[in-house]
Amino acid sequence: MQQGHIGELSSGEGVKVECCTTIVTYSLLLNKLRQSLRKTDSMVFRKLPGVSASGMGLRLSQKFVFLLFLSGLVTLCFGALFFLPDSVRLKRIFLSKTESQPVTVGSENDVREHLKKGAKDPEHLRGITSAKGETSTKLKALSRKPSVTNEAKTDKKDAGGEALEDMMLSRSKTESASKDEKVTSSSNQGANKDTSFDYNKFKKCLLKPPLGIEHGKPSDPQTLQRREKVKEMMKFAWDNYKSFAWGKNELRPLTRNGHIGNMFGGLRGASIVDSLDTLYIMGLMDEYNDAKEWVETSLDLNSNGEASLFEVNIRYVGGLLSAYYLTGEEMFKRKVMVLGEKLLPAFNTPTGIPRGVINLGSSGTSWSWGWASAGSSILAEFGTLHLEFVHLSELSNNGIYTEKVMNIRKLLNKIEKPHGLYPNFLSPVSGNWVQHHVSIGGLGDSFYEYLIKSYLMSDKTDEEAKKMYYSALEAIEANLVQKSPGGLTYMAEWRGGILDHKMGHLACFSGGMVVIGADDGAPEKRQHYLDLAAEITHTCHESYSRSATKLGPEAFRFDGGAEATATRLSDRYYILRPEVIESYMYMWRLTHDPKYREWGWEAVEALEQHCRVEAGFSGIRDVYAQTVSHDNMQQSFFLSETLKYLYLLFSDDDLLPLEDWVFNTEAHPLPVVRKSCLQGEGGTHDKTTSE
Ligand code: DMJ
Repeated sequence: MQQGHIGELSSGEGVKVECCTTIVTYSLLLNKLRQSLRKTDSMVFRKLPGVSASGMGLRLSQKFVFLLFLSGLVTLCFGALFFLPDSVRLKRIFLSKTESQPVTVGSENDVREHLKKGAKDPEHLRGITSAKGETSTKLKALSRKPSVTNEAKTDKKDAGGEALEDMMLSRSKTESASKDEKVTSSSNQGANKDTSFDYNKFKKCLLKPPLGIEHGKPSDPQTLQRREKVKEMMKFAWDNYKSFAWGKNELRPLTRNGHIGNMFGGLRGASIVDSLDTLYIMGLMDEYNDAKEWVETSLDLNSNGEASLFEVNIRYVGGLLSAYYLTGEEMFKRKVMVLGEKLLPAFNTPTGIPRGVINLGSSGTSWSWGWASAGSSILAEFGTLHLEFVHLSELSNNGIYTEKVMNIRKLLNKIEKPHGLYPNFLSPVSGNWVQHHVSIGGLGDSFYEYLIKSYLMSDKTDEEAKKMYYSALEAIEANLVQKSPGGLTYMAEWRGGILDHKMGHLACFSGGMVVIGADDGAPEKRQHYLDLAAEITHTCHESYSRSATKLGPEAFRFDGGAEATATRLSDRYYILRPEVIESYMYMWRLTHDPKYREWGWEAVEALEQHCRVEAGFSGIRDVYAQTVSHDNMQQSFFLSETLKYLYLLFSDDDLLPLEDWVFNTEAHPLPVVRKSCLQGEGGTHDKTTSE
């Protein structure tokens, strides 16, 4: 009947009235529609040349145009659903959870900025934890598509989503443990040959006790008080994570919930693994024990998701390795060996240069990031594996991990470098540079850091790393280091020979890098390196002190009259990053100039004033705004790096002494490998122990 009515309508005849309200209403509606069609007819069709508006007797072409118009309208309405807040019911009905979750990075706003930049400015994606968990297809889309168009949204979860996640998180202890065991035993036939690493011997090969005589307690009361304050901040950040986001990757302090993200391929508890060593060195033992228990019982490594090789390596592998070396807990070693083996397939490329994204499941498939030029791999990603992989070989007594990273080293050493510089994009297929963009900040940064640290971690035996580091530094100085009109030293970026007078917050780690390498370069350059490190650190401090909040922007410029300030709105955010404080810590250790402790304290005060909220710490969207707007994200690196470096800054130098430890790029301490001591009798060093 109704079909008939529609037919009648389309043929232009009247609608039969029935004694039934529904049908009457329906008829009225159809009449209305017919009238509006007539209107449309006169409004739209009359304007089309050669088309007469002859009532409802529509010609085929008219019908076609009308249908086109109608389908456009439907698409528009459906598309509008995406812009509705997650909480709107209509949206939840039409768009299922998994389909609607966008790829996000960091906080909603800055993420939007990052993702909008997409391929244009991909360094904005580095070192920022991604937001909401993704379906694997989504991440594949991210990694394959050249432009990332997904808009960031809040990761407010509906009750169902939360419950499902919690269910997954609360798998029984036995299930998780036995699964890992299975992987371990198969691993033992694979990459993890022999796990009989002699921990006691290792301890004896250290020059000094890891935690110092008295856990690095400073004698000066003011410094001690400041150190206590940092410890309180850690406890506050941790307690809130524990209350509102336990088992998730990061805390969202404003909405008081957890955040999973898409960087870790389904692995959970990033804040827990990242915090283990910080809690331990601060003596927060109850908290450390909770963290340890969670890792033992709930860190499920049987994930099948797609992860960033770099992020999993620096946070999870790095975090578990240092937890093992500091505490001697065998469980950490078992876990890290299982995880390490899962990363190996990423190296199965024609050159052995790993791709950025890896499936942690049995397929071990890998992809390049979609935003990286022509399927390239990123220098800071494949160049930031060396320290951890050398330790995976140490612990497993299997050289495969070292082989993989030495192969990367060999290729980089051999390949021709424009002006001696290392561009940020390299093809894992051809082994050639893909683009000549060079940066000491995002995309390049930790590659340089790992060269000097590889040398230091090898007990100064890795001559190749040493040579590559000092040559790279020379090229950086010749091509990138600049002095601003106002006398500030900075490291510009280089695009095929043209300088971009911008320095990212990420590049501020370089003060620390240059100072730790000052002693081992040419002796006549020692003072020069100390000066360079001090100048860069000073510039980074200026980027903080020139803002209203006394926290530094994501990137600052030295052109158009700017001096260490952000000129673009999109560069004004601060996401609790550690790099500036990291440089203060190294500068303090190597010069003992009290100004670095003062600068560190300024940062503590600013963090307290602007980033501390009721349920944790949050990044802010604009460091120049008097009234801050929070991004609702407590990054895991805030606990692993920012607070750890602050604590070390206010501690004596014998807490994690630099003679024995290097920090990976996520601030996880890894011990210097003293081969001759470990292979010989060991323990020739005379030391007083605190443990
Ligand atoms: C951290 O994850 C690491 O320091 C990484 O090397 C770069 N960025 C973040 C912190 O800013």
